[in-house]
Amino acid sequence: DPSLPRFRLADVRKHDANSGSPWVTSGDKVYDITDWVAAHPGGDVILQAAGHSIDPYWAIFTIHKAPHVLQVLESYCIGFVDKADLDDSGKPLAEGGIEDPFATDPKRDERLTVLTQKPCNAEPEAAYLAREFATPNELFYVRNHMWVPVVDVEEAPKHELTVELPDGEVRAYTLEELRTRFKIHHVPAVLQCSGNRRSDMTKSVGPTNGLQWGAGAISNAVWEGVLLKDVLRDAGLRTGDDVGATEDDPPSDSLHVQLTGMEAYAASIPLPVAMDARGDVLLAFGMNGKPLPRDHGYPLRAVVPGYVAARSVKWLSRIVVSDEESASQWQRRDYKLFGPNEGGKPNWDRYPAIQEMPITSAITSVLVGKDVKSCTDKSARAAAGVRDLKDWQDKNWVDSPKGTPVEVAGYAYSGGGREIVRVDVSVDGGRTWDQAELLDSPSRNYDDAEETQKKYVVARGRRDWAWKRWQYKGVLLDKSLDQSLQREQGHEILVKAVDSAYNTQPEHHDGIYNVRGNLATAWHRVRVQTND
Ligand code: MTE
Ligand code: MO
Repeated sequence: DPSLPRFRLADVRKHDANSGSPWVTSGDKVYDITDWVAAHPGGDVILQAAGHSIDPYWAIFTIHKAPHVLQVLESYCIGFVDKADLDDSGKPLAEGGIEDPFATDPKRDERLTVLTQKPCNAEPEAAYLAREFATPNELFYVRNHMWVPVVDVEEAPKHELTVELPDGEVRAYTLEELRTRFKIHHVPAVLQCSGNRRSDMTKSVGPTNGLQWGAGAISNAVWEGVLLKDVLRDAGLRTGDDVGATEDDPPSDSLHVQLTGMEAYAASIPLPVAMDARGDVLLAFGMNGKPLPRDHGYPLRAVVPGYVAARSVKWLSRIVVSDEESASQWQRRDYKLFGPNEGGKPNWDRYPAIQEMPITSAITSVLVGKDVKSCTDKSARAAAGVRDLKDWQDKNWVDSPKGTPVEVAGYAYSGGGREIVRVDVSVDGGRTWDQAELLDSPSRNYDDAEETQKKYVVARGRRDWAWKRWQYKGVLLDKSLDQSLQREQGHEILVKAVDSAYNTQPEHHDGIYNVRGNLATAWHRVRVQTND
């Protein structure tokens, strides 16, 4: 509507985040977003742009480049930028850019392979991945959609978590209150991105959209925090899994717990998951005996064991119990799985969000006797943590009478609390199989734990949320088999795992190929070649 008023940029500036009536510009239009802030799915993050052009932010929040978002914004249009403040091409005069929101991101460990810097997405090199039951904090994979929010150490105890119940009742807790008023639990649990091993799927089948993770978008830690269920109860939640909830109460299955982070990332889990007495869903402030590192959600994050890590919202600031899933892009438009044929424009509403994780396993290191020539596939070599071939060969391998010794190691994990019960390894491309030794078991982790770890026994539910590392010692160029055939075909090392529900992994990625490359869980394969 060209009859709308024109505003000088100096006046727009006055409507900043503190003004109580924030405005933004986009192109040459001026918008009064006061009413939008309350309704904005990303909360007050939008206020960062108040008084200025929103366009540079949208370059970061690419989710906004959707017609329905533009339509919403259009409804708040109040006028245009005054012609005196437009350049020859009709754009508002340059503002000198916005501050780089990533400038305050923390430094990362050099042993992380960085996929993208801004936002930071990084995985530990495979060789470091599963050396310990609990991944050291500085090696834990990082998956950020935006920048890392800044919370000062002095401010952290005052960090506020608001909890909104279905009846609209709101209760706020400071971090200090959570720590002191609720029972503290320690839960060992894996976090795994739905995109873990996506690059395997891409290499074996075809292009997939998304970060091309190796086998390192997974890590395991002992999380310290309070149970989400205890906090929801304290806030006054009386429906959900309560036996005897009145008929007017919605069935618990229809409620969701929406979790929102300070930088606007959001996701949700079904209420029954949050309330499950053995679900161990945590509001965590500690990781492996230390405060959460900034990259992993300082000062507070959700940890939803057994579920896709996308639900373990970091920098947690707001919880809403609602009859709707989170409206976020990450709940409704991203972490889903389509059929191998459903490319192009998939129908997002057709399938549920990924929640409980399926079973997977991976090889993280291969050591072979001195006769090894090379791993034929460079990326497989990287995936196997084999970086310095010379280093391998220099090791004093003793050829066993049976053939060339090989040592393989890795991890196996299943979602939903299903324990890994078996890991099968083949060092001859799947012709013969043998069982790997499982290095972690819940009883061993807890009974033989050091004094500081003993408390995990108390806290842990009856489900196994952690991974199991495994190890296998076998022979390549087995003298009891046809050696020329073995040499000709090289040696493909394979791993697959089995969980307590006897779920196992698909042999190939072809049948589970999906355009987003999610849940790439096929047998993991690494190829090595011998000299003689
Ligand atoms: N929470 C917030 N606030 N912002 C994010 O970008 N990424 C999610 C989840 N929680 C994310 C988040 C995704 S997709 C994953 S895989 C995990 O955090 C990664 O957790 P990590 O970086 O601690 O490994
Ligand atoms: Mo993720």
